[in-house]
This record gives sequence, structure tokens and C-alpha cells, in this order.
Amino acid sequence: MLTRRGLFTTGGVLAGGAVAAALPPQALAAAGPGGGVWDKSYSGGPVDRPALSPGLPGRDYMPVVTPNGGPLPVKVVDGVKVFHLVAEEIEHEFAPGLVATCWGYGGRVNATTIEAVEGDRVRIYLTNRLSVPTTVHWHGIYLPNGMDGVSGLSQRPIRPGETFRYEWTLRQSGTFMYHSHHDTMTQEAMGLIGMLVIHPRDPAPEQRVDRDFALLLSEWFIDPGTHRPNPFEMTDFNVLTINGRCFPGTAPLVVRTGDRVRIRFGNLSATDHHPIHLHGYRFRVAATDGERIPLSAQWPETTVLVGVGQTREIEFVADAPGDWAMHCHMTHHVMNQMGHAIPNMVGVDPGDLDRSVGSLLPGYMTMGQGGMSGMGGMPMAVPENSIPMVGAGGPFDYIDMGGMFTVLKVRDDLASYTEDPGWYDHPPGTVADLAGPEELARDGVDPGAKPA
Ligand SMILES: [Cu+2]
Repeated sequence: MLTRRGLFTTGGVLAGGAVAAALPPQALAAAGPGGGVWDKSYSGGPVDRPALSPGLPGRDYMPVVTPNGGPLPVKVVDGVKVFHLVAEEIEHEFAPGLVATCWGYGGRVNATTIEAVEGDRVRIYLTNRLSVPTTVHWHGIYLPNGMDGVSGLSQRPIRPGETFRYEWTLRQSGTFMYHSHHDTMTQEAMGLIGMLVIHPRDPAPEQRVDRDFALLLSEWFIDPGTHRPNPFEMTDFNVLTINGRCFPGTAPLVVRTGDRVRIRFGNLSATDHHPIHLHGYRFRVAATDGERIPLSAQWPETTVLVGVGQTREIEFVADAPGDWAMHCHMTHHVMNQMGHAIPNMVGVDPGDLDRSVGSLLPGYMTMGQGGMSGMGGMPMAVPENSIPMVGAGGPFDYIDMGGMFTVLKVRDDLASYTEDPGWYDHPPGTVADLAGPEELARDGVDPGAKPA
């Protein structure tokens, strides 16, 4: 006799069986723009797909540009792309005036990009020249579990002086990252992170661009006057970087008017997501680290949120010449080494406080009553090796920005992509300027009038 439970169970089995029978295997493996839905969790071919002949720059792909950085050298040995990564201590300049002892890969901090092509067989050696053990993890990559680089879980730590070999075949394309996975909190905070770009073997026409940039975002805490990042900071980061540099140390992104541009962002900050805003343009969010997004599903933005541990690719036509700011929109992320534990002095009239305190404390200056702008241009007494508030001289005045800030320079005429073309020469009449009395009168604007 059937119980209620038996009925439900039998019914469930029957229903499940009916659904499975109704869907032929081809439907489950239906190849949409991003591959099948349930047949596999990756975009590449089958796991045992043989390696293809090594993809070559110029022929198979256009190399990415890593501002303030560069690619990890590669050579081909018996059809395998061989890379040698060295993890070591590096004296690193974040911006003129701030140098710290960091850890890095490939002789750089945050700015050595590994580049390859889908189908390449890669062999990457990691030499540990640190005084502590390390590993390297390939973030977002399909590979044999034992190549995944998690200390203790998928391999033993690499001891100081040892060289480990990682080898697998790339079965996907897109923007990925690599980083230490041993004492991750300390080692990422000291600089052991980088970008890993895999070009598609057969890119669709809309994937071809003229300029392709790789930008890795991170955050640091360096006490003014000290010479080492503090990896134990959890919230109050004071040096915000793109490829290991903070403005005015960030190199501009130089493009020609009309260029099709891709910018790849990765974020390996400790705790902060970064909403990156590009002025003057809208762009398509074209890919995540999961996959390239089908054209019909890409969405328009002017700010792309790059979460911790994520990558995003944006694409646009650089059809508006100028010097366009591009920066994190977290306002504290575009300041250099600002201490956040200062009293709020905005709107306070210090009177002759400075003069009276100055007789006790020579050089005393009340700060912040008009906000923070202009501090960088002032000759303030700051500890050696620190850049609190520092920005840069600009074509009109002091640029009071720092941190995660850079400039997209779009020019009609460019001698080369590698030279900074200087400041933009605006066509006459296209710069915001002082309004004269006649035009104010003409338009009925009274600067002294109360808001309606
Ligand atoms: Cu930010």
C-alpha cells in the first residue's frame, strides 16, 4: 500500500525523470555565447584539451600595457611558455617623496603582468628570495588542483631559497590575477600581487582594440615617517594605489582620438572595493573574471565597481580629446597619507590662535578650517619620507588629488603612445572661466541674490 510519503517520493522521481528525458544532452550542453550552462563551469574546452602552439604577440594578440609596470619576460622551450617569477624585497617608490621597503614579483611591486594566450602550455617557476615561506595562487584560473598554490591545502610552502614549478594548459581567456596564498594578509599587503592576462585564441571582431591597459588596485597603510607598509591595518588605509603607485606617481593612459580602448581592472586590496569613475565617457562593462559578457548583455556605466578579489574589463571609443580624470570615487581613496583621526575644523575661525600657539610651538598651523584643499601646495613640516595631501601642479592650478587617481590623455595627434603628451591644449572658448558683468546682466544672474 502506498503511503503519502511514498506517493510524494514516487511522484518526485517520476517528475525528475520526465524532465531529464525531455531534455536531450545537446540541450544541456547548448552552446550560447558563453558556452553551455550546466555542462561545465569554465569557458574553455575539455579538461584534457591538448596545448596549442604558443600564441605570439603581433600574430595572435596585441600585448597589454601595464602603466608604471611591464610584462614578465617569457621564452618558449619545446613548445611551452616558460616564465620565471622572483618574490623578493624591493625598495619601492609610491610617488616622489614616498619610498618603502615592500615585497614584489619580477622586480616590481604590484606591476608585473603575466601575459599568455588561451591554449598555451605555461610553466612558471617561482623563486622565493624572501626570508619567509611563500606560495603563488593563480586567481580565477582553471588548473589542476595541485597547481592552485594554497599553502598547506594544495602544496607545501616554498621555503626561502627554493624554486617551485607550476605548469598547466590555459583553457580560458580574460583578466585574472596572481598573489601569494601563504600568510596572505601579510604578503598581499606587502605587495605580492600581480595581473594575469590571457588573450583569446580567436577573438571576435568586437574584441579587437587599439589600446589595452591593465590596472591593479590596492591599498596600504604606511605611517608618515616610516619606511614599511603595516600589513595589520584593517580599515584606515592611507596609500591607495594603481599598479603600486599613487597620484602624482601614476602614469597617464595615453590614447589617440578614436582609439578603441579596453581597461582591465583587478582589485587585490585588503578590504575595500573601488568604484572607478572615468570622466567624460560612458563605457561598456565587457567582462568579469568569470567570462566575457555577451554583447547583448554588456551594460553601460560611468563608474565600475571593482570588488576585492574581482576583475572587470571596460571598453569604449576614446572619441573625446582631453585630459580626463579617472579615479576611485571613494573620496578618501584620492588622498595621500591623510590621517583620519584629526579634529573637524571645517568652518572654524582660528582667529590669532596660530600666532599665540606659535610662540610656544614654532611652525604651528591650524589645519582644515577650509577643508583639505591646498594643503599639498603648502610648505608644511611633515615627517621625512611622507606625502600627506600631496597632489601635483596642473595646467590651471594645484591638482589637490592623490591616491587612486590617474589621467586618460586623449589626443588627435600623438608622436608615440609611450611619451606623456603634456597637458591638453583646450580649443578657445571651451574652458570654464570667470563670468563677466555683461553676460551676468544679459542672463539676469545676480551673484548676490538669495536662492529662490
Ligand atoms: Cu577606492
